[in-house]
Amino acid sequence: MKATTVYNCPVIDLPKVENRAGSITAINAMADISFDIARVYYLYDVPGGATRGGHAHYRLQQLLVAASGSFEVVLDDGVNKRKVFLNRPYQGLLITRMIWREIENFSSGGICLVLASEKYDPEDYIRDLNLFYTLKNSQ
Ligand code: T46
Repeated sequence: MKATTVYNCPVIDLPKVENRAGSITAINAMADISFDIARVYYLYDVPGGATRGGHAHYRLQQLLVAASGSFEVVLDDGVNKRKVFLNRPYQGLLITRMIWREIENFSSGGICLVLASEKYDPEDYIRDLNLFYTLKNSQ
């Protein structure tokens, strides 16, 4: 399989429908994003200074959206690192397979909404950074 890089992780503009009563964004699988959605979860009540993530996935693809507030995502492909700031509910960061991610600097009340391509599978996680670098070097 082709090696992935942090540059395969675009920030996608999502459709926004706005009127006097507010805004709505709908995300359609295989249309607004390139995968079928198997799972939705969200990170919230994150204490100031806490970092989430700290792992990569063998197969999982995900779209991260700042549904409320803001946070930063640090991406690492073993060669390049990239930091992405998310603060708009109508934008999503697509994280492809085999990318190390850390999510940090949550604003007060920040919510990270995640659309995932697979059901939860602990076996899909790489939680050892050195193993991740070894696997990336062998791709
Ligand atoms: C990722 C970032 C953005 C479940 O039971 N089901 C789930 O679907 C998930 C995601 C987690 N859990 C349990 C497993 C752990 O006992 O929730 C606990 C915390 O999970 P984790 O330490 O993996 O949480 P984060 O915020 O570090 O990472 C999560 C996702 O796991 C990960 O794929 O990219 O959010």
